[in-house]
Amino acid sequence: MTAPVPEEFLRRFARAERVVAFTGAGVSAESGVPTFRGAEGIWKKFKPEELATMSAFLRSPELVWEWYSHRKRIIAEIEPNPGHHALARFEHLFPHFALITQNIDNLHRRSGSRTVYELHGNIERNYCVKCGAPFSNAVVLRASGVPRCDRCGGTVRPDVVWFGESLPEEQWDLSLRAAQSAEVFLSIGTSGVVYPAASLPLQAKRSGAYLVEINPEPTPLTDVADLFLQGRSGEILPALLEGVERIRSAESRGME
Ligand code: BJW
Ligand code: ZN
Repeated sequence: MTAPVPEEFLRRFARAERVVAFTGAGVSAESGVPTFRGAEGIWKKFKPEELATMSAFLRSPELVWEWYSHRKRIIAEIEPNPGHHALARFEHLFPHFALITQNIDNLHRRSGSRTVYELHGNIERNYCVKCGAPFSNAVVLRASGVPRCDRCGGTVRPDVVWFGESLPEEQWDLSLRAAQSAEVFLSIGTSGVVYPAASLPLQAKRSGAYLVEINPEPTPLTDVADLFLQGRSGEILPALLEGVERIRSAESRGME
């Protein structure tokens, strides 16, 4: 069940100039990408903490590649949902809008968002662990088993951030700066347990942002948030978009 968005928040949101949307796996759930955790999480067989690490990759590259090849195929076949599309529209509605994502599925760009800070990489890219050469998905998905570099024979891995690895520095710096200057910060479809990404909503709130969480289930962030919009992002984000457009057009009619 999705509760209506309070009108008072919509008025605040429509006036805001500096808005940040921070997304997690839940935003892509309605497109058919399984989440890692939460009620919808279906990677029950594989815990990310067990597979998304360099030590798992060194120990059993076949198993890790089986997981990623499977996910690459799912992602290639699905489409962005109304939540992604609403976020792409927000980029045009607010003078300073930042979209920060933990997702690696590229669905934000595919739905039209142009500036996206990808904190955990992108599953459409791959690189050789030995010489760094980049490889496209078309090449790696043709390989049977573990893809190898045709230049140096090294093992190819997906260009994503595993546990214990640093986040891409520039994307992180830009995200932190956006969070610290946000007036409204939306934390959407994330369980908020993976750091340092999960610190962004807290940094934003500490710097004065109005913190809104969108999720069908409560998370560790819920008690800290100024507003918890309980429900699916594919329903709530289009409702936010519609609310902003309605308020702005009423205001512009009032000014005529
Ligand atoms: C809906 C919905 C709908 C459903 N609408 N919502 C102890 C304490 C603190 C930190 C650490 C610690 N020990 C280790 C650490 C650090 C570690 C960490 O945070 N671990 C915690 C798990 C404890 N972090 C790291 O290692 C990071 N690096 C780092 O810290 O570098 C510094 C360092 C360097 C050297 C040594 C040590 C440290 C890197 C983290 C990398 C995370 N990588 C992954 C995999 C990426 C590649 C891949 O996808 O395969 O990123 S793990 C996985 O979790 C993925 C996600 O981006 C990330 C977050 O998950 P997310 O998006 O929140 O998804 P879910 O499934 O958890 O939640 C979905 C939510 O959606 C749920 O709440 C649902 O209710 C909701 N939902 N349907 C809206 N329709
Ligand atoms: Zn190589």
